Amino acid sequence: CSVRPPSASSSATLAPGPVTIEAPGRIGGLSQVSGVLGCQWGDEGKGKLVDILAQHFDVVARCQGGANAGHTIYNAEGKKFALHLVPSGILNEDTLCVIGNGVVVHLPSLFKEIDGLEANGVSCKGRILVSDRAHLLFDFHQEVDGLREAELANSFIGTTKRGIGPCYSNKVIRNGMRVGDLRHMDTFPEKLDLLLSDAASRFPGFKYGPGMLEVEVERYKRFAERLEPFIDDTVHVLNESILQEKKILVEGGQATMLDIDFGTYPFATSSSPSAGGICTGLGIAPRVLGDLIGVVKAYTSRVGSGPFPTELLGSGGDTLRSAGHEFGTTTGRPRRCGWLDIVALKYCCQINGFSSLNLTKLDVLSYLPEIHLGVAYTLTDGTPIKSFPADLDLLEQLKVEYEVLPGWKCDISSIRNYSDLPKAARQYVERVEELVGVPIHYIGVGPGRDALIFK
Ligand code: 2SA
Ligand code: GDP
Ligand code: MG
Repeated sequence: CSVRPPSASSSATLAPGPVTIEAPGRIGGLSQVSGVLGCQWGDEGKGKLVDILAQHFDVVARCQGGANAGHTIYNAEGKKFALHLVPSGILNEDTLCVIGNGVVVHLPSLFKEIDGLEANGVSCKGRILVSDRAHLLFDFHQEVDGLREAELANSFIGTTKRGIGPCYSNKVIRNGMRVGDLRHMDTFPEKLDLLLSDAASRFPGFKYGPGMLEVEVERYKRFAERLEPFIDDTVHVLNESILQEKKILVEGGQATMLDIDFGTYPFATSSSPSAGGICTGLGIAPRVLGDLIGVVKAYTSRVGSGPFPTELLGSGGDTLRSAGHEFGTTTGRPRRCGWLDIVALKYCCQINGFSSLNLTKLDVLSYLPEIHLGVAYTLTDGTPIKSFPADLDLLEQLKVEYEVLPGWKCDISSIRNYSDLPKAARQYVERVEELVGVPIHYIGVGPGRDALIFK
C-alpha cells in the first residue's frame, strides 16, 4: 500500500455509495441494551459507531451532557452531519431517538439542529422524544459559563461555553427548571425570575435588565408549543421498550476522563459520561445493561485545559492534529494531541467494564515511522505509580514510560479485512488489546460509515 500525506484523511463529503455492513456477532449480536462510551477526553468517534450500530437498534438514547457534545457522522451518500443534542441514530429512519432525563437541553440549539436535519431531508417528526425530567438550559447559563471562565482567569477550564456547568449546578442545588415546567406556564416566569436574579447577584457582569424576563417567557411559550409533541416520560417509554424486547443503544457524550467523578477534576465536564451515567440519566436498571463498547482513538486528543500525560507538544502534536483533523466539532477549537495512554485507558476500562473496544482513527497514524504507547507512569525518581492518579500536581509532574512500536507507513483507509492490515498495524492493535485486557472488536480506518474493520 502507498503512503498518504497527513492532511488528506478526510473531507467534507465522502465518496457516495451503498453501505452494507455484515458482521453479525459485532452488530446484530449485541445485547438488548448496549452502550457506546468514550474512553479518553472525548471525540474518539463515538457518533460514527452509534450511527453504524443504530441500524440494528430500535432506540438510540442520550443520557448525559448537552449541546457541548459534537458527534460527526456521514450518511450513506457521504453527506456530513454534526450532531450536538440529537442522538446519532437519527440518520436511520426506523430508529427512535431519546433525549433522556440526564441531558441538559438548550431548546434553541435543539430546534436549530432539528431544522438543519429536516432541511437536509432527515425527518425528525415523531422520531425524537425529550424527557419531561431533563433540565432546561437557558441562554443565561451560557453567559454565566463565559463569565465564570473569565473569573477563573489563568485557571480556566476551557469549557465549550455551552452553559453545561451552570445548568447542572442549578439541577444539583435544586432550583433548576425542567422540560416538564414548560407545561406549567403559570409558574414558569416566577421560577425563571429566581434563576436570573440568582445569576445577577452572583455575577456582576450578568445584566438582568427590565423586560428581559418577559421577553424570555414569551420566547419559551413558543418553544413550549413546538416542543409539546416531543415531550414524554422517557423513563416509562424506555422501560416499556425493554419489556417489549426492543433494542436500545445508549450514546455517551464526552468521555470517562471528563467524568465529574472520575475525570481530571476540576478539568472535567459536569455530568457522568461513564457507565453509571446510563442508569441515572435514563432511569433504566443496571441489571438490564448488556454490552458496553468503549471507543478509543489510536492516539489521544483533548480540548480545553487540564492534565494530559502523553501530550505531544510542538511539531509532533501539530502534525498529528492536522493528520487527524483534530478541531472541535462544536467550537472549532484545535484539539491537543498525543500518544495513546494505556494507563488512562486501563483506568477507564476498570470503571466501565467494557465488553469490547472500538479503536478509531488507526488510519491517521499511517504517516508515522514509529508509534509510541504510554504504558506506565512513574514519579520523577522512577517509583512506579500504580493507577491513574487523582492528584493534579502529580499528573502534571509524572513521567510516562513508552513502548515504541514500528509504524506501517502506508494508506490503510481502504482496507476492510483485519488480515489485510499491514503486520505492524495488527501488531499495534494486538499490543493495545494485550496491555488493556479488553478485546478490540472494531477498528476505524476512516470517517465514513463503511470505514470499519471487524476483528
Ligand atoms: P463543558 O463545556 O463544561 O462540558 O466543558 C468542560 C470540559 O469538557 C470538555 N468537553 C469536550 N471535550 C471534547 N469534545 C467535546 N465536544 C465538542 C467536540 C467540543 C468542541 O465534539 O469537539 O467542539 O470544542 C466536549 N464537550 C465538553 C471541554 O473541552 C472542557 O475541557
Ligand atoms: P465523538 O464526539 O466521539 O462522536 O467524535 P467527533 O465526531 O467529535 O470527532 C471524531 C472525528 O473523527 C469526526 O470528524 C469523525 O468523522 C472522524 N472519525 C471517526 N472515526 C474515524 C476513523 O476511524 N478515521 C478517521 N480518519 N476519522 C474518523
Ligand atoms: Mg465530539
